[in-house]
Amino acid sequence: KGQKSDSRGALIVLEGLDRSGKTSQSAKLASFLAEKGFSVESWRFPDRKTCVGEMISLYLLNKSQLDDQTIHLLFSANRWEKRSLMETKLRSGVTLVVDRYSYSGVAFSAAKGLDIQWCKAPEMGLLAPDLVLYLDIPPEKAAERGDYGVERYEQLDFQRKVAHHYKILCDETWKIVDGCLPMEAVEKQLREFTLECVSKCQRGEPLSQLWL
Ligand code: FDM
Repeated sequence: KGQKSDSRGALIVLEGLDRSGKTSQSAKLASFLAEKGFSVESWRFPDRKTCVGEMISLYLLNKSQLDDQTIHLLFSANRWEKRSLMETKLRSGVTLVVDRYSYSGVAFSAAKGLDIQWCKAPEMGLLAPDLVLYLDIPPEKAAERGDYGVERYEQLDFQRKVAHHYKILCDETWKIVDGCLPMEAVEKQLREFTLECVSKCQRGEPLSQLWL
């Protein structure tokens, strides 16, 4: 039935609260895959380099004011503007390690009180990750990890609400990793989950779409 699906790269997303270690772990994971000989790229959302991304960046730095719905849709547009490139890369065999994705989009906006279904709607039809690695860390722990409070959302009460909404979004593509473990232990778990997922995609697991 149908054609045999082709080998492709994997879409791997890292999620977690601010200061959960996502950014350093994404970088380590991407270099690990590269060393193993996989073709891999490191991406992040928001991508602050596009026009939409510049608007988002000003907002995050408290240099512009936007209402909650508007900034939500800009974050979503920032993913849509990358969708076709993302698909091209994956189909050409490149694995993408992505720091934040639609789950951040929904968890942060829902934490402000927006309706979850409303928040999910503009994400529908974006590419669904093959694996979501959630770095689980108590909000109090994250707040202790330096530099906290520079950007708009880096406040303890708010991060507690974000954590609550992340838990609601968790589905079968998620692997929850204890972000309080030593860095090397976290790294090891992420590598194992990732290798398993990358081989599944090499064997031709079809690409799917988010929340349809
Ligand atoms: N964020 C990020 C959102 O509110 N919505 C989104 O869709 C995305 C991708 O923006 F506080 C928030 C999460 C975080 C900030 O920070 C971006 P980093 O440090 O660039 O990840």
